[in-house]
Amino acid sequence: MTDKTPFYITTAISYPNGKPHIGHAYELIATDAMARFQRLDGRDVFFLTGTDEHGQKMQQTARNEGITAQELADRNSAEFRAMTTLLNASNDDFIRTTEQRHHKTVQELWRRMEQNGDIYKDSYAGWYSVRDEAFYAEDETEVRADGVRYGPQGTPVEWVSEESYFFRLSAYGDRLLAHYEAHPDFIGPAERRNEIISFVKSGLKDLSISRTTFDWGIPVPGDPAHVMYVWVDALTNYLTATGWIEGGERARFWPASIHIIGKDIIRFHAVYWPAFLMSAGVPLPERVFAHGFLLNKGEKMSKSLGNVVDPVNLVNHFGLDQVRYFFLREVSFGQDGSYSEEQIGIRINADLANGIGNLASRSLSMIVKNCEGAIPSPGALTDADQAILKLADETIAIAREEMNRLQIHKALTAIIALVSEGDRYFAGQEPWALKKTDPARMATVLYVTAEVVRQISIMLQPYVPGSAAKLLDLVAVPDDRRSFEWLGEKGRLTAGTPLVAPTPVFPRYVPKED
Ligand code: ME8
Repeated sequence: MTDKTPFYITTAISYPNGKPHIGHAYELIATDAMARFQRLDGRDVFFLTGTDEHGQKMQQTARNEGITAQELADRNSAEFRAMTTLLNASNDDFIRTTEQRHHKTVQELWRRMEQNGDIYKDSYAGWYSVRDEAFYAEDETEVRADGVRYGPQGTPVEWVSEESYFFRLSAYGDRLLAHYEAHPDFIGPAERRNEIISFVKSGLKDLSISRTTFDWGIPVPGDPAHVMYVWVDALTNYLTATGWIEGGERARFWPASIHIIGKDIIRFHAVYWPAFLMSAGVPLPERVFAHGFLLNKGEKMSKSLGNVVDPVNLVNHFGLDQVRYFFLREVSFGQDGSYSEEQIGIRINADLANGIGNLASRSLSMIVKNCEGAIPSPGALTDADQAILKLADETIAIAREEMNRLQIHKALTAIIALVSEGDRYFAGQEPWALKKTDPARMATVLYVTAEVVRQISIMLQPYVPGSAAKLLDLVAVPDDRRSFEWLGEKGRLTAGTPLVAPTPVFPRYVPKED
């Protein structure tokens, strides 16, 4: 019954004008959990991430550092690539917009939009935020007490006036609105969908899509004095990586199933990108979903506040799967999330060390000691045994539904609820007391508990892949029986399978003294 159709998921591609921060890490972890979930559920998955290397911001940062934009991109793109390894991301490709394959696709997309009559030359005069790489209408900006004019994301804007190519965005308002209406899941969550609908309804202006005052970008076909606006270039990365235009081996992955991005860049993904694709005659992605922002102890991270947490430090301090788990479980996906060391410590101790870690180690070490080191044979099942097995067998359906709705935290909540029920079952059955009074019944309780641990571990793989693999090793589940099709009755533990004494998978976190 598994659905083997292609599933293509992407993160935003990050600006490598600095090193990755925890917001970048969060997006990658969440997208990875979704990619892994679909893979384990049998889908043919392609997961893409990468770096967005052109534009004025990159050129300015490089100039300030006294290096070339290419050098800056090479140095920091390597940091983003290293982060994929650090976080155990399962991306199938890592795209850089400075790659030749990308130049070809972007230029072809441009030509198609041009052939469709949607590109014309004029001159642009208006406000531009280099930090957002975005043009803003005057009424979206404000002059603050410091005398500086700021855009809607709180970044400074500057006046730009130059010859420019334009994209006829104004012609796409009705088609975009009709698309949102016909595809209610196209934009999520609901707040972002409403925000975009009212933005489009307020009337779209044509978009300036080339620049002449700097040269760090992809040249406009036939007019190399212009480089393309970095967002035309950047958004196209999603198409480039599939080779859809050339019809390569990965072409089956277009259109994308979902683009995962942060809420600050929803307009680019839900307005500009579909309009470009409509113009070029390319099918639209199925969904765009915006996660929230991570706040450090409730405050927006910024370099000036000095609270930009380096993901490397966080992982070294708490452990990788602990960090992955915390962000996926604690933050309602789609909303902003706050974090502090204290919160992380409490959450990982409650759910991981005292939760699944403890249930696995108590039950499995009893098996090793009291059942000749092998999975015992269960006897007749009581109502309590059947109830907990039924819950274990049914949890994947809840997790799947929540993951399809992008409610990652709720999928985890359902899995952790099974851990709590498993704990209650184990404590209520008191297998340690049965050891003397009824060893056969003890064997059944331990079998049932180990089976619940097996299913929990399979379901935890998308979120805490390294630790879930260790748990599955402890219950001796073979590598080829770890996908979701083995959940439930089909994959039940086999009596007589030898087990080794469990080692702790999730040690208790003890805060270091100052
Ligand atoms: O926007 N919390 O790149 P970027 C959560 N190059 N997410 C955050 C965050 C935070 N504090 N800060 C940033 C760009 N992000 C463009 C994208 S896509 C064709 C081009 C998210 O490096 C942000 O919302 O500024 C975005 O999704 C991603 O990190 C990269 O941000």
